[in-house]
Amino acid sequence: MKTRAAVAFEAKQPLEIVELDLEGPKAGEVLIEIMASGICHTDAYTLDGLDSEGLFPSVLGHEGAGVVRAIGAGVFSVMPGDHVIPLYTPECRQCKSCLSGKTNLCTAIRATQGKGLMPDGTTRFSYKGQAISHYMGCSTFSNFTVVPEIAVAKIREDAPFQTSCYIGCGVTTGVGAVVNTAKVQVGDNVIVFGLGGIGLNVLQGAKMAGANMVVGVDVNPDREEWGRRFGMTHFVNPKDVTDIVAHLVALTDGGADYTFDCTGNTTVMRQALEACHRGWGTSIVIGVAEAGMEISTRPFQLVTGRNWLGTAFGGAKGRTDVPKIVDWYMNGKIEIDPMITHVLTLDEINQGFDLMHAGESIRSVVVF
Ligand code: NAD
Ligand code: AHE
Ligand code: ZN
Repeated sequence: MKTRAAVAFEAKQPLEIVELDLEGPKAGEVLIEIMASGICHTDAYTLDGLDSEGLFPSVLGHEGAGVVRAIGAGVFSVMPGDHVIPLYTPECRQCKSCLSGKTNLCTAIRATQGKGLMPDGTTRFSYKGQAISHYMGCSTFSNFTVVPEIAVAKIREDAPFQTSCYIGCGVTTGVGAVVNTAKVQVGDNVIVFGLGGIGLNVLQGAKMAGANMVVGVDVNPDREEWGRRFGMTHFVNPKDVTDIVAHLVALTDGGADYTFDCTGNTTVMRQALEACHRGWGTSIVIGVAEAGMEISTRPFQLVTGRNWLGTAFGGAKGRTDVPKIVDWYMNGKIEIDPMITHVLTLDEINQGFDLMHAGESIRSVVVF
């Protein structure tokens, strides 16, 4: 079949809207009609050539929602007509990682996924006879995409696509980092660095968990109003203070119980670790740093009891947890609608990247 898609032909170049050839689902695979897809900073990082696994040409996008249109042989967990969210962190429920009960990082298809391939080592997308790589196992910047069954979460049919697509990455990552990874408790003090599409969801997760102080840190002053809307109690612009770590440690009476990096900046990751309370504070790296960057701190920071953790997809097990997060949204436990600041057509997708880089959007969503 044919599908309209936004293709990343080259790094640092705008996406091009073209008609691709798409092969139908093979055994264990699902064809999804994508109805809406958010644009996450990770898409921009890959398009900018900063991802060590980045491939071109490829169909980016990993924050989608849509409807199953066809299934391959042996697919039993979804059927045509089901509303679904594709998962860049699949859940096979059989691999060592899934069975460990200790992680959401299913390893069943990670090797081929990182090479832009389906599990059988081939692609379903092609253009003028040339293979086009998949991205994060999702490729949601296409009207139709094919994904493995283990990378599909079935969701309720009354959830709007335009907002629930955000649960495919940003919402689950931010809220999940608080409830699954940090396990923030009532009365904890929390600091969130970077109040964009992920950081605002960390804020609302911290509020939901009953945190005491919820401090937001961002270099963009417009983010203060956004943060307050989602539970932030204090705002600090690093440009307004001489020593951001000393300022935050004083503000939180010795440091935070939990800090979260939602910037991808390795200098900020160090600040987040060092703004943790001596003896027990834990810092969680969410941001994705560009290829080649490394984090550092004085080992003394760890010797004196600070903990450095990271999280992917908020520690969520996609097929199990995503439908529950959709319920949280539909029942009003978490908010999504105000964070969708821009709704674009596929032809307008490059504007979404421009808005993100200009700090003018929280989430842009492409509707098909
Ligand atoms: P975004 O562009 O919407 O938000 C980033 C925010 O960080 C902006 O508000 C920006 O002003 C702020 N910022 C930038 N530099 C800063 C600094 N030095 N100090 C303080 N604030 C600063 O991006 P997003 O979509 O929220 O993504 C955030 C990061 O999380 C990216 O690195 C993205 O790749 C990563 N991410 C990781 C996961 C995961 O599973 N670990 C999932 C989604 C996104
Ligand atoms: N490919 C990069 C790393 C990118 C990365 O860390 N991705 C996150 C999700 S970001 C979503 O917006 C992730 O899930 N990581 C775990 C994994 O298995 O990819 C690199 O550095 O090579
Ligand atoms: Zn993302």
